[in-house]
Amino acid sequence: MKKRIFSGIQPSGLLHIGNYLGAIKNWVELQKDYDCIFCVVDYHAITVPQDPKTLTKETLGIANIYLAAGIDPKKSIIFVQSHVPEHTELAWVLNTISKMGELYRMTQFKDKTQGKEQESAGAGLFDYPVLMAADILLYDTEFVPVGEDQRQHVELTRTLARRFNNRFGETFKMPKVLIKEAGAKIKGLDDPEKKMSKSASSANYIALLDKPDIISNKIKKAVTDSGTEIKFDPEGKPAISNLLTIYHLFSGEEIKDIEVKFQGKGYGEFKEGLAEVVIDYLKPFQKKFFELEKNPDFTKKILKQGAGQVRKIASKKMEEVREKIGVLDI
Ligand code: AQP
Repeated sequence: MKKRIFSGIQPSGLLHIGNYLGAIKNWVELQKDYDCIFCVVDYHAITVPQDPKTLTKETLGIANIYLAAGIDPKKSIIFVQSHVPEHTELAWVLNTISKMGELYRMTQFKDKTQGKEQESAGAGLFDYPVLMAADILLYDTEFVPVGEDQRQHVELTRTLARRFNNRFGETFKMPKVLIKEAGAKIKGLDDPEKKMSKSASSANYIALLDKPDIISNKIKKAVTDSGTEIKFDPEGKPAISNLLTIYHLFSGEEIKDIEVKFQGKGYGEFKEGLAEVVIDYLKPFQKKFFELEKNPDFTKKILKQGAGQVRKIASKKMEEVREKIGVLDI
């Protein structure tokens, strides 16, 4: 029996190369050795305001990105979170054993409410990690492949699983976070101190669907460090180190070899080389994506099939949970 992997992405804006290098690229590789379930987490997306029409379009868009990137529906399950109501049902049960204090400590909640009145922050945003815990625990997940920013949420998932099991008896498997060091935290092009983020300005990220000239321009304008040397040194040269990581992950070349290749050459030449690598890598992906976009029924069929497959697992787990907590069965 293969071990189970679960992960998801919110349909809340254009996906960027940070989402790809930190998550999706690893998922594609994991498919051959694990039993994989990949979700489009639309109920997570609505924890911040979404335009309904855009949400519908982006939900299908994320599924197309999974497929175009190489998630194979013959090997892995792809589905949409809201199509399996057990996710929200389990989230409610887990809410009853979650503590306000531990949710307040989540750095993503703090980051997303920074500078705003906490009184006006949405209860859904506050509760986001509990829904994520439900996503993971429903499927006896062994590993959760995510970027570094999600580590704390997986830790909380473990805390909730342990608490539930202690109180009601062994029910949930203890999931482990799976983070690949390279790519776990791709930084913003305009701010190498912070992670690349889809809610930042467009100069911060390279969207997976950006056109070649946009990609070249964004890389050209990316901030650099003092000096001229192309050297991997995250402390002293955070901007160049970030660009080197991106180069390494898209080209497959070792960082040492890239440093040698650009020895004695300036930042300008390095950036031109990087733009070429990124554009070449994304070209077949984008072609596949735009083909899929023309045939929404094809993707919808895969999502419907996926929801049917996972529903069997989720409903069984929820039956067990209801019984454990003492819900009357009629
Ligand atoms: N900069 C990043 N580097 C590496 N991995 C990243 N991820 C996100 N940003 C980076 C990983 O991508 C997956 C998608 O997670 P999400 O849809 O929940 O988005 P997010 O974590 O909230 O981050 P985004 O995409 O930048 O959105 P905003 O701007 O809303 O915060 C996760 O596995 C995440 O770790």
